[in-house]
Amino acid sequence: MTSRSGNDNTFAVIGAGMSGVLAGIKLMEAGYPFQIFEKADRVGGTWRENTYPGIACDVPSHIYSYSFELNPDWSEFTSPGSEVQEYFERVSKRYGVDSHIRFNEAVTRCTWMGDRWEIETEKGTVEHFRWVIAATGILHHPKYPNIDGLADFEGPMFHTARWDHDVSIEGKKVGLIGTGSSGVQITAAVAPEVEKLSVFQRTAQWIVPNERVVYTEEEKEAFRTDADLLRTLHTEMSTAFNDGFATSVIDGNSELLDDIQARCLEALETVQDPELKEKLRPTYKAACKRLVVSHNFYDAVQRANVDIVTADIERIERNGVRAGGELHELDILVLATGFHVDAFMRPMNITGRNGIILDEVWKDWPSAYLSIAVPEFPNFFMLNGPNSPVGNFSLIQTAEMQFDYVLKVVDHINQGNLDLAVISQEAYERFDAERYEAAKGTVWATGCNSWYLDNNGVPFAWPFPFSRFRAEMEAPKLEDYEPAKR
Ligand code: N01
Repeated sequence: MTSRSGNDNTFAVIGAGMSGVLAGIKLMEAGYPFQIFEKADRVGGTWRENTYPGIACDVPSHIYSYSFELNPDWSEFTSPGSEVQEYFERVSKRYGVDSHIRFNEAVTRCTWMGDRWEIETEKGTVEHFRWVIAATGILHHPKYPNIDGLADFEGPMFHTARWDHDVSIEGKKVGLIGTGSSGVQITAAVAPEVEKLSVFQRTAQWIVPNERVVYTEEEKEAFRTDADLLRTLHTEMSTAFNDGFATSVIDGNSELLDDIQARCLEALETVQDPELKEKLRPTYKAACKRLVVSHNFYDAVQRANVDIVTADIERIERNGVRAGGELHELDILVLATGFHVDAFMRPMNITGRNGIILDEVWKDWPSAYLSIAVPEFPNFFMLNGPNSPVGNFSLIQTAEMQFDYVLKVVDHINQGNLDLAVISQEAYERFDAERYEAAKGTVWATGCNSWYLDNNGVPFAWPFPFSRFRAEMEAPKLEDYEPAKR
Protein backbone atom coordinates (compact mmCIF):
# COMPACT_ATOMS: atom_id res chain seq x y z
CA MET A 1 0.00 0.00 0.00
CA THR A 2 1.32 3.46 -0.93
CA SER A 3 1.86 5.69 2.06
CA ARG A 4 -0.59 8.57 2.22
CA SER A 5 2.12 10.98 3.24
CA GLY A 6 4.46 10.49 0.31
CA ASN A 7 5.16 13.48 -1.91
CA ASP A 8 3.65 11.73 -4.90
CA ASN A 9 0.36 11.78 -3.03
CA THR A 10 0.07 15.55 -2.77
CA PHE A 11 -3.29 17.19 -3.30
CA ALA A 12 -3.91 20.62 -4.77
CA VAL A 13 -7.10 22.08 -3.37
CA ILE A 14 -8.45 25.03 -5.33
CA GLY A 15 -10.34 27.53 -3.21
CA ALA A 16 -10.40 28.21 0.53
CA GLY A 17 -14.10 28.72 1.06
CA MET A 18 -16.29 26.43 3.12
CA SER A 19 -15.42 23.29 1.14
CA GLY A 20 -11.72 24.09 0.59
CA VAL A 21 -11.15 24.62 4.31
CA LEU A 22 -13.05 21.40 4.95
CA ALA A 23 -10.82 19.55 2.46
CA GLY A 24 -7.74 20.93 4.24
CA ILE A 25 -8.92 19.75 7.65
CA LYS A 26 -9.84 16.31 6.38
CA LEU A 27 -6.65 15.84 4.35
CA MET A 28 -4.59 16.76 7.36
CA GLU A 29 -6.54 14.28 9.47
CA ALA A 30 -6.02 11.58 6.84
CA GLY A 31 -2.29 12.30 6.60
CA TYR A 32 -2.21 13.41 2.97
CA PRO A 33 0.10 16.30 1.99
CA PHE A 34 -1.71 19.21 0.34
CA GLN A 35 -1.58 22.80 -0.77
CA ILE A 36 -4.59 25.09 -1.00
CA PHE A 37 -4.64 27.83 -3.63
CA GLU A 38 -6.85 30.81 -2.86
CA LYS A 39 -7.37 33.77 -5.19
CA ALA A 40 -8.14 36.20 -2.33
CA ASP A 41 -6.33 37.21 0.82
CA ARG A 42 -8.64 35.45 3.27
CA VAL A 43 -10.64 32.26 3.60
CA GLY A 44 -14.44 32.34 3.48
CA GLY A 45 -15.45 32.25 -0.19
CA THR A 46 -18.97 33.54 -0.66
CA TRP A 47 -19.07 34.82 2.93
CA ARG A 48 -15.93 36.86 2.36
CA GLU A 49 -17.27 38.34 -0.86
CA ASN A 50 -20.85 39.04 0.18
CA THR A 51 -20.87 41.79 2.77
CA TYR A 52 -24.02 43.62 1.74
CA PRO A 53 -26.28 45.14 4.42
CA GLY A 54 -28.61 42.55 5.93
CA ILE A 55 -26.64 39.49 4.80
CA ALA A 56 -27.57 36.47 6.86
CA CYS A 57 -27.57 32.73 6.38
CA ASP A 58 -30.96 31.49 5.22
CA VAL A 59 -30.26 27.99 6.51
CA PRO A 60 -30.34 27.51 10.33
CA SER A 61 -26.86 28.24 11.68
CA HIS A 62 -26.72 25.07 13.74
CA ILE A 63 -26.92 23.06 10.51
CA TYR A 64 -24.74 25.48 8.59
CA SER A 65 -21.69 24.35 10.64
CA TYR A 66 -19.14 21.60 10.13
CA SER A 67 -20.41 18.46 11.88
CA PHE A 68 -17.06 18.13 13.69
CA GLU A 69 -16.95 21.77 14.77
CA LEU A 70 -20.39 22.72 16.03
CA ASN A 71 -20.60 26.26 17.25
CA PRO A 72 -22.34 27.03 20.54
CA ASP A 73 -21.96 30.76 19.94
CA TRP A 74 -24.23 31.36 16.94
CA SER A 75 -26.08 34.52 17.92
CA GLU A 76 -29.26 33.75 16.00
CA PHE A 77 -31.21 30.90 14.46
CA THR A 78 -30.04 32.27 11.08
CA SER A 79 -26.94 34.30 11.93
CA PRO A 80 -25.50 37.33 10.14
CA GLY A 81 -23.02 36.76 7.33
CA SER A 82 -20.13 38.36 9.24
CA GLU A 83 -20.49 35.69 11.94
CA VAL A 84 -20.39 32.93 9.35
CA GLN A 85 -17.23 34.49 7.90
CA GLU A 86 -15.65 34.68 11.38
CA TYR A 87 -16.58 31.04 11.96
CA PHE A 88 -14.70 29.88 8.85
CA GLU A 89 -11.69 32.05 9.68
CA ARG A 90 -11.62 30.72 13.23
CA VAL A 91 -11.98 27.07 12.23
CA SER A 92 -9.34 27.38 9.51
CA LYS A 93 -6.87 28.76 12.04
CA ARG A 94 -7.77 26.34 14.80
CA TYR A 95 -7.14 23.32 12.58
CA GLY A 96 -3.91 24.75 11.19
CA VAL A 97 -5.25 24.95 7.63
CA ASP A 98 -4.13 28.56 7.13
CA SER A 99 -0.47 27.62 6.93
CA HIS A 100 -1.27 25.38 3.92
CA ILE A 101 -3.03 28.15 2.00
CA ARG A 102 -1.33 30.17 -0.73
CA PHE A 103 -3.36 33.37 -0.56
CA ASN A 104 -3.61 35.80 -3.48
CA GLU A 105 -2.67 33.04 -5.88
CA ALA A 106 -5.41 32.14 -8.32
CA VAL A 107 -4.94 28.98 -10.34
CA THR A 108 -5.01 29.76 -14.05
CA ARG A 109 -4.27 26.37 -15.59
CA CYS A 110 -4.51 22.66 -14.73
CA THR A 111 -3.08 20.28 -17.29
CA TRP A 112 -2.99 16.49 -17.01
CA MET A 113 0.56 15.32 -17.72
CA GLY A 114 -0.09 11.58 -17.98
CA ASP A 115 0.43 10.74 -14.32
CA ARG A 116 -0.10 14.04 -12.49
CA TRP A 117 -1.58 17.48 -12.79
CA GLU A 118 0.49 20.49 -13.71
CA ILE A 119 -0.88 23.58 -12.03
CA GLU A 120 0.01 27.10 -12.98
CA THR A 121 -1.01 30.12 -10.96
CA GLU A 122 -1.38 33.79 -11.77
CA LYS A 123 2.07 34.32 -10.24
CA GLY A 124 3.52 32.14 -12.97
CA THR A 125 4.53 29.30 -10.67
CA VAL A 126 4.19 25.81 -12.10
CA GLU A 127 3.88 22.79 -9.81
CA HIS A 128 2.78 19.17 -9.97
CA PHE A 129 0.19 17.34 -7.93
CA ARG A 130 -1.16 13.83 -8.05
CA TRP A 131 -4.66 14.86 -7.02
CA VAL A 132 -6.80 17.93 -7.52
CA ILE A 133 -9.87 18.93 -5.56
CA ALA A 134 -11.74 21.88 -7.04
CA ALA A 135 -13.55 23.55 -4.17
CA THR A 136 -14.36 26.69 -6.10
CA GLY A 137 -18.00 27.18 -5.13
CA ILE A 138 -21.00 27.99 -7.23
CA LEU A 139 -22.28 31.46 -6.35
CA HIS A 140 -19.21 33.56 -6.96
CA HIS A 141 -19.19 34.92 -10.51
CA PRO A 142 -21.43 38.03 -10.32
CA LYS A 143 -23.96 38.27 -13.11
CA TYR A 144 -24.45 41.78 -14.41
CA PRO A 145 -27.77 42.40 -16.14
CA ASN A 146 -27.89 42.92 -19.85
CA ILE A 147 -29.81 46.19 -19.76
CA ASP A 148 -29.34 49.05 -22.21
CA GLY A 149 -27.37 51.95 -20.83
CA LEU A 150 -25.91 50.12 -17.82
CA ALA A 151 -22.61 51.91 -18.30
CA ASP A 152 -24.31 55.31 -18.56
CA PHE A 153 -25.24 55.51 -14.89
CA GLU A 154 -23.11 58.23 -13.34
CA GLY A 155 -23.58 57.46 -9.64
CA PRO A 156 -22.05 54.61 -7.69
CA MET A 157 -23.24 51.26 -9.03
CA PHE A 158 -22.22 47.84 -7.75
CA HIS A 159 -23.22 44.18 -7.61
CA THR A 160 -24.35 42.79 -4.25
CA ALA A 161 -21.25 40.57 -4.09
CA ARG A 162 -19.06 43.67 -4.59
CA TRP A 163 -20.73 46.00 -2.09
CA ASP A 164 -18.87 49.31 -1.92
CA HIS A 165 -18.73 50.20 1.76
CA ASP A 166 -17.12 53.56 0.97
CA VAL A 167 -20.44 54.70 -0.44
CA SER A 168 -22.93 55.87 2.17
CA ILE A 169 -26.55 55.03 1.43
CA GLU A 170 -27.88 57.19 4.23
CA GLY A 171 -30.45 59.67 2.99
CA LYS A 172 -29.86 58.66 -0.65
CA LYS A 173 -32.15 57.59 -3.46
CA VAL A 174 -31.19 53.97 -3.99
CA GLY A 175 -32.27 51.67 -6.81
CA LEU A 176 -32.13 47.89 -6.38
CA ILE A 177 -32.53 45.54 -9.33
CA GLY A 178 -33.48 42.00 -8.32
CA THR A 179 -35.54 40.36 -5.59
CA GLY A 180 -33.76 37.05 -4.97
CA SER A 181 -32.40 36.19 -1.51
CA SER A 182 -29.82 38.97 -1.75
CA GLY A 183 -32.26 41.65 -2.95
CA VAL A 184 -34.80 40.77 -0.26
CA GLN A 185 -32.26 40.90 2.56
CA ILE A 186 -30.91 44.22 1.30
CA THR A 187 -34.39 45.72 0.95
CA ALA A 188 -35.21 44.98 4.59
CA ALA A 189 -31.85 46.25 5.82
CA VAL A 190 -31.51 49.50 3.89
CA ALA A 191 -35.12 50.70 3.71
CA PRO A 192 -34.94 52.51 7.07
CA GLU A 193 -31.63 54.21 6.13
CA VAL A 194 -32.33 55.65 2.71
CA GLU A 195 -34.42 58.55 1.50
CA LYS A 196 -36.05 56.43 -1.16
CA LEU A 197 -35.66 52.80 -2.23
CA SER A 198 -36.88 51.78 -5.68
CA VAL A 199 -36.94 47.99 -5.94
CA PHE A 200 -37.13 46.77 -9.54
CA GLN A 201 -38.93 43.43 -9.35
CA ARG A 202 -39.11 41.37 -12.53
CA THR A 203 -40.75 38.33 -10.90
CA ALA A 204 -42.53 38.25 -7.54
CA GLN A 205 -40.97 35.90 -4.98
CA TRP A 206 -42.48 33.52 -2.49
CA ILE A 207 -41.32 34.76 0.90
CA VAL A 208 -41.29 32.20 3.71
CA PRO A 209 -41.86 34.02 6.98
CA ASN A 210 -39.40 33.13 9.71
CA GLU A 211 -39.38 34.45 13.20
CA ARG A 212 -36.16 36.12 14.21
CA VAL A 213 -34.74 34.00 17.03
CA VAL A 214 -31.81 35.46 18.96
CA TYR A 215 -30.12 32.96 21.26
CA THR A 216 -29.89 34.11 24.89
CA GLU A 217 -26.65 33.97 26.88
CA GLU A 218 -28.18 31.09 28.91
CA GLU A 219 -28.89 29.09 25.76
CA LYS A 220 -25.39 29.65 24.42
CA GLU A 221 -23.90 28.70 27.77
CA ALA A 222 -25.94 25.51 27.74
CA PHE A 223 -24.62 24.71 24.23
CA ARG A 224 -21.07 25.41 25.44
CA THR A 225 -21.25 23.19 28.48
CA ASP A 226 -23.37 20.37 27.11
CA ALA A 227 -21.85 19.01 23.91
CA ASP A 228 -24.65 16.45 23.63
CA LEU A 229 -27.26 19.18 23.54
CA LEU A 230 -25.55 20.83 20.58
CA ARG A 231 -25.00 17.52 18.81
CA THR A 232 -28.63 16.51 19.28
CA LEU A 233 -29.80 19.87 17.96
CA HIS A 234 -27.59 19.49 14.89
CA THR A 235 -28.80 15.96 14.24
CA GLU A 236 -32.47 16.82 14.74
CA MET A 237 -32.29 19.87 12.51
CA SER A 238 -30.42 18.01 9.76
CA THR A 239 -32.84 15.09 9.85
CA ALA A 240 -35.88 17.36 9.78
CA PHE A 241 -34.40 19.30 6.86
CA ASN A 242 -33.30 16.27 4.85
CA ASP A 243 -36.45 14.22 5.42
CA GLY A 244 -38.79 17.18 5.10
CA PHE A 245 -37.91 20.06 2.81
CA ALA A 246 -35.25 18.18 0.84
CA THR A 247 -37.68 15.39 0.09
CA SER A 248 -40.51 17.72 -0.88
CA VAL A 249 -38.60 19.71 -3.51
CA ILE A 250 -37.94 16.64 -5.62
CA ASP A 251 -41.68 15.95 -5.79
CA GLY A 252 -43.53 18.73 -7.58
CA ASN A 253 -46.81 17.55 -6.00
CA SER A 254 -45.61 17.33 -2.41
CA GLU A 255 -48.10 18.29 0.30
CA LEU A 256 -45.36 19.89 2.34
CA LEU A 257 -44.84 22.39 -0.46
CA ASP A 258 -48.56 23.20 -0.35
CA ASP A 259 -48.18 23.87 3.39
CA ILE A 260 -45.17 26.09 2.74
CA GLN A 261 -47.10 27.97 0.07
CA ALA A 262 -49.99 28.45 2.51
CA ARG A 263 -47.58 29.92 5.09
CA CYS A 264 -46.17 32.26 2.45
CA LEU A 265 -49.68 33.37 1.47
CA GLU A 266 -50.50 34.10 5.09
CA ALA A 267 -47.44 36.32 5.27
CA LEU A 268 -48.41 38.04 2.03
CA GLU A 269 -51.80 38.83 3.58
CA THR A 270 -50.01 41.14 6.04
CA VAL A 271 -49.50 43.56 3.15
CA GLN A 272 -52.26 46.14 3.57
CA ASP A 273 -52.35 47.95 0.23
CA PRO A 274 -54.23 45.66 -2.23
CA GLU A 275 -52.32 46.97 -5.23
CA LEU A 276 -48.96 46.34 -3.60
CA LYS A 277 -50.13 42.91 -2.43
CA GLU A 278 -50.97 41.92 -5.99
CA LYS A 279 -47.60 43.13 -7.24
CA LEU A 280 -45.96 40.86 -4.68
CA ARG A 281 -48.09 37.79 -5.41
CA PRO A 282 -46.15 35.10 -7.32
CA THR A 283 -47.85 33.29 -10.18
CA TYR A 284 -45.91 30.02 -9.95
CA LYS A 285 -45.59 27.28 -7.33
CA ALA A 286 -43.75 28.00 -4.08
CA ALA A 287 -40.17 26.60 -4.08
CA CYS A 288 -40.05 26.51 -7.89
CA LYS A 289 -37.53 29.31 -7.55
CA ARG A 290 -35.35 29.06 -4.46
CA LEU A 291 -37.52 30.10 -1.52
CA VAL A 292 -36.61 33.40 0.02
CA VAL A 293 -36.70 33.46 3.80
CA SER A 294 -37.45 36.75 5.54
CA HIS A 295 -39.16 38.05 8.65
CA ASN A 296 -39.12 41.69 7.62
CA PHE A 297 -39.34 42.07 3.82
CA TYR A 298 -43.09 42.72 3.77
CA ASP A 299 -42.73 45.31 6.57
CA ALA A 300 -39.98 47.03 4.62
CA VAL A 301 -41.87 47.24 1.34
CA GLN A 302 -44.84 48.84 3.09
CA ARG A 303 -42.76 51.81 4.18
CA ALA A 304 -43.67 55.08 2.52
CA ASN A 305 -40.13 55.46 1.14
CA VAL A 306 -40.10 52.09 -0.65
CA ASP A 307 -41.47 51.65 -4.14
CA ILE A 308 -41.84 48.22 -5.80
CA VAL A 309 -41.49 48.86 -9.52
CA THR A 310 -42.86 46.05 -11.65
CA ALA A 311 -42.85 47.82 -15.02
CA ASP A 312 -40.21 46.46 -17.40
CA ILE A 313 -36.89 48.24 -17.24
CA GLU A 314 -36.35 49.97 -20.59
CA ARG A 315 -32.92 51.38 -19.99
CA ILE A 316 -30.55 52.79 -17.47
CA GLU A 317 -29.82 56.47 -17.81
CA ARG A 318 -27.23 58.83 -16.41
CA ASN A 319 -29.32 59.56 -13.32
CA GLY A 320 -31.68 56.66 -12.91
CA VAL A 321 -33.62 53.74 -14.30
CA ARG A 322 -36.38 54.18 -16.86
CA ALA A 323 -39.17 51.63 -16.45
CA GLY A 324 -42.66 51.76 -17.90
CA GLY A 325 -41.81 55.11 -19.45
CA GLU A 326 -41.02 56.68 -16.08
CA LEU A 327 -37.56 57.76 -14.97
CA HIS A 328 -36.82 56.68 -11.39
CA GLU A 329 -34.12 59.09 -10.30
CA LEU A 330 -31.35 57.49 -8.29
CA ASP A 331 -28.11 58.39 -6.54
CA ILE A 332 -26.92 54.79 -6.19
CA LEU A 333 -27.77 51.65 -8.14
CA VAL A 334 -27.39 48.16 -6.64
CA LEU A 335 -27.44 45.08 -8.86
CA ALA A 336 -28.88 42.10 -6.96
CA THR A 337 -28.95 40.15 -10.19
CA GLY A 338 -27.41 36.87 -9.09
CA PHE A 339 -24.50 34.77 -10.29
CA HIS A 340 -23.22 32.78 -13.27
CA VAL A 341 -23.92 29.43 -11.69
CA ASP A 342 -22.50 27.44 -14.59
CA ALA A 343 -18.95 28.75 -14.33
CA PHE A 344 -17.58 26.61 -11.48
CA MET A 345 -13.74 26.58 -11.81
CA ARG A 346 -13.76 28.46 -15.09
CA PRO A 347 -12.18 30.65 -16.49
CA MET A 348 -9.36 28.36 -15.38
CA ASN A 349 -7.95 26.37 -18.34
CA ILE A 350 -8.39 22.72 -17.49
CA THR A 351 -7.05 20.11 -19.89
CA GLY A 352 -7.52 16.43 -19.17
CA ARG A 353 -6.39 13.22 -20.81
CA ASN A 354 -5.88 13.23 -24.58
CA GLY A 355 -5.86 17.04 -24.61
CA ILE A 356 -9.57 17.22 -23.78
CA ILE A 357 -10.54 20.68 -22.60
CA LEU A 358 -13.13 21.05 -19.86
CA ASP A 359 -14.61 24.14 -21.48
CA GLU A 360 -15.39 22.01 -24.53
CA VAL A 361 -16.89 19.18 -22.50
CA TRP A 362 -19.07 21.71 -20.68
CA LYS A 363 -19.89 23.90 -23.69
CA ASP A 364 -23.65 23.32 -23.38
CA TRP A 365 -23.88 23.08 -19.62
CA PRO A 366 -21.63 21.63 -16.89
CA SER A 367 -22.37 18.17 -15.59
CA ALA A 368 -20.50 15.58 -13.55
CA TYR A 369 -20.84 12.03 -12.31
CA LEU A 370 -22.45 12.35 -8.87
CA SER A 371 -21.39 16.02 -9.09
CA ILE A 372 -17.82 14.95 -8.34
CA ALA A 373 -16.02 13.56 -11.40
CA VAL A 374 -15.84 14.05 -15.19
CA PRO A 375 -14.53 11.41 -17.64
CA GLU A 376 -11.08 12.13 -19.09
CA PHE A 377 -10.13 14.22 -16.05
CA PRO A 378 -8.18 11.70 -13.96
CA ASN A 379 -7.65 12.19 -10.23
CA PHE A 380 -9.72 15.38 -10.41
CA PHE A 381 -12.66 15.81 -8.03
CA MET A 382 -15.11 18.58 -7.28
CA LEU A 383 -16.86 19.51 -4.06
CA ASN A 384 -20.26 21.11 -4.65
CA GLY A 385 -19.70 20.66 -8.37
CA PRO A 386 -22.37 20.49 -11.10
CA ASN A 387 -25.60 18.65 -10.10
CA SER A 388 -24.84 19.01 -6.42
CA PRO A 389 -27.83 19.33 -4.12
CA VAL A 390 -27.67 23.13 -4.09
CA GLY A 391 -31.38 23.54 -3.49
CA ASN A 392 -31.90 20.64 -1.13
CA PHE A 393 -29.45 19.87 1.66
CA SER A 394 -27.01 21.89 3.72
CA LEU A 395 -24.07 22.66 1.44
CA ILE A 396 -21.71 21.90 4.33
CA GLN A 397 -23.14 18.46 4.95
CA THR A 398 -23.01 17.86 1.19
CA ALA A 399 -19.34 18.83 0.99
CA GLU A 400 -18.45 16.67 3.99
CA MET A 401 -20.10 13.64 2.41
CA GLN A 402 -18.54 14.35 -0.99
CA PHE A 403 -15.11 14.63 0.61
CA ASP A 404 -15.56 11.25 2.34
CA TYR A 405 -16.41 9.79 -1.06
CA VAL A 406 -13.27 11.28 -2.62
CA LEU A 407 -11.08 9.94 0.15
CA LYS A 408 -12.51 6.45 -0.27
CA VAL A 409 -11.76 6.50 -4.00
CA VAL A 410 -8.23 7.83 -3.42
CA ASP A 411 -7.54 5.22 -0.74
CA HIS A 412 -8.80 2.53 -3.07
CA ILE A 413 -6.29 3.62 -5.69
CA ASN A 414 -3.52 3.85 -3.16
CA GLN A 415 -4.21 0.28 -2.21
CA GLY A 416 -3.11 -0.56 -5.74
CA ASN A 417 -6.54 -1.45 -7.11
CA LEU A 418 -6.41 1.09 -9.92
CA ASP A 419 -3.74 3.36 -11.35
CA LEU A 420 -5.91 6.42 -11.70
CA ALA A 421 -9.36 7.64 -10.75
CA VAL A 422 -11.09 8.19 -14.10
CA ILE A 423 -14.84 7.92 -14.10
CA SER A 424 -16.01 5.93 -17.11
CA GLN A 425 -17.92 7.63 -19.90
CA GLU A 426 -20.61 4.98 -19.53
CA ALA A 427 -21.12 5.66 -15.80
CA TYR A 428 -21.17 9.40 -16.40
CA GLU A 429 -23.75 9.14 -19.17
CA ARG A 430 -25.87 6.68 -17.20
CA PHE A 431 -25.95 8.96 -14.18
CA ASP A 432 -26.57 12.05 -16.26
CA ALA A 433 -29.48 10.51 -18.16
CA GLU A 434 -31.11 9.33 -14.94
CA ARG A 435 -30.56 12.69 -13.27
CA TYR A 436 -31.99 14.54 -16.27
CA GLU A 437 -35.18 12.43 -16.23
CA ALA A 438 -35.63 12.77 -12.46
CA ALA A 439 -35.12 16.53 -12.67
CA LYS A 440 -38.31 16.91 -14.67
CA GLY A 441 -40.41 15.73 -11.71
CA THR A 442 -39.01 18.24 -9.24
CA VAL A 443 -40.71 21.43 -8.08
CA TRP A 444 -37.99 23.41 -9.87
CA ALA A 445 -39.50 22.23 -13.17
CA THR A 446 -43.06 23.33 -12.44
CA GLY A 447 -42.94 26.46 -14.56
CA CYS A 448 -40.78 29.36 -13.45
CA ASN A 449 -37.51 30.93 -14.41
CA SER A 450 -34.70 30.44 -11.92
CA TRP A 451 -30.99 29.93 -11.47
CA TYR A 452 -31.70 26.21 -10.90
CA LEU A 453 -32.34 25.70 -14.62
CA ASP A 454 -29.85 24.81 -17.33
CA ASN A 455 -29.90 26.23 -20.87
CA ASN A 456 -32.69 23.82 -21.79
CA GLY A 457 -34.82 24.81 -18.81
CA VAL A 458 -34.09 21.53 -16.97
CA PRO A 459 -33.13 21.82 -13.28
CA PHE A 460 -29.51 20.88 -12.70
CA ALA A 461 -29.58 20.29 -8.92
CA TRP A 462 -29.53 16.80 -7.40
CA PRO A 463 -33.06 15.44 -8.04
CA PHE A 464 -32.97 12.36 -5.77
CA PRO A 465 -33.68 11.86 -2.06
CA PHE A 466 -31.09 12.43 0.63
CA SER A 467 -31.00 8.68 1.30
CA ARG A 468 -29.67 8.08 -2.21
CA PHE A 469 -27.08 10.81 -1.86
CA ARG A 470 -25.88 9.31 1.42
CA ALA A 471 -25.77 5.80 -0.03
CA GLU A 472 -23.79 6.95 -3.11
CA MET A 473 -21.33 8.92 -0.99
CA GLU A 474 -20.83 6.26 1.67
CA ALA A 475 -20.10 3.42 -0.73
CA PRO A 476 -18.46 4.61 -3.98
CA LYS A 477 -19.25 2.29 -6.88
CA LEU A 478 -15.65 1.65 -7.79
CA GLU A 479 -16.70 -0.39 -10.79
CA ASP A 480 -17.83 2.93 -12.32
CA TYR A 481 -14.14 3.92 -12.57
CA GLU A 482 -12.04 2.91 -15.55
CA PRO A 483 -8.98 0.77 -15.38
CA ALA A 484 -6.20 3.26 -16.13
CA LYS A 485 -5.06 4.09 -19.65
CA ARG A 486 -2.11 6.41 -19.34
O1 N01 B 1 -29.65 36.02 -7.01
P1 N01 B 1 -30.93 35.36 -7.74
P2 N01 B 1 -29.37 36.27 -5.47
N1 N01 B 1 -33.70 42.76 -15.06
O2 N01 B 1 -30.39 34.78 -8.99
C1 N01 B 1 -33.30 39.59 -11.09
C2 N01 B 1 -27.77 32.37 -2.37
N2 N01 B 1 -27.87 33.38 -1.37
O3 N01 B 1 -28.02 36.88 -5.36
O4 N01 B 1 -36.57 36.38 -10.83
C3 N01 B 1 -34.43 42.67 -13.94
O5 N01 B 1 -31.69 34.50 -6.82
C4 N01 B 1 -33.99 38.26 -11.07
O6 N01 B 1 -35.28 38.37 -11.62
P3 N01 B 1 -36.10 37.04 -12.09
C5 N01 B 1 -29.10 31.69 -2.49
O7 N01 B 1 -28.88 30.35 -2.83
C6 N01 B 1 -27.81 32.97 -0.11
O8 N01 B 1 -30.49 36.98 -4.80
O9 N01 B 1 -35.10 36.20 -12.83
N3 N01 B 1 -34.21 41.79 -12.97
C7 N01 B 1 -33.96 37.97 -9.56
O10 N01 B 1 -34.96 38.66 -8.89
C8 N01 B 1 -29.71 32.43 -3.61
O11 N01 B 1 -30.76 31.75 -4.22
C9 N01 B 1 -27.90 33.90 0.85
O12 N01 B 1 -37.18 37.56 -12.95
C10 N01 B 1 -33.20 40.94 -13.15
C11 N01 B 1 -32.60 38.54 -9.16
O13 N01 B 1 -32.25 39.49 -10.15
C12 N01 B 1 -28.52 32.66 -4.49
O14 N01 B 1 -27.49 32.98 -3.59
C13 N01 B 1 -28.07 35.23 0.58
C14 N01 B 1 -32.39 40.96 -14.30
C15 N01 B 1 -31.52 37.50 -9.08
O15 N01 B 1 -31.82 36.62 -8.05
C16 N01 B 1 -28.66 33.79 -5.48
O16 N01 B 1 -29.35 34.85 -4.86
C17 N01 B 1 -28.14 35.62 -0.72
C18 N01 B 1 -32.68 41.92 -15.28
N4 N01 B 1 -31.97 42.00 -16.40
C19 N01 B 1 -28.00 34.69 -1.68
N5 N01 B 1 -31.46 39.99 -14.18
C20 N01 B 1 -27.71 33.50 2.18
O17 N01 B 1 -28.10 32.50 2.67
C21 N01 B 1 -31.70 39.37 -13.01
N6 N01 B 1 -32.75 39.95 -12.38
C22 N01 B 1 -26.88 34.46 2.82
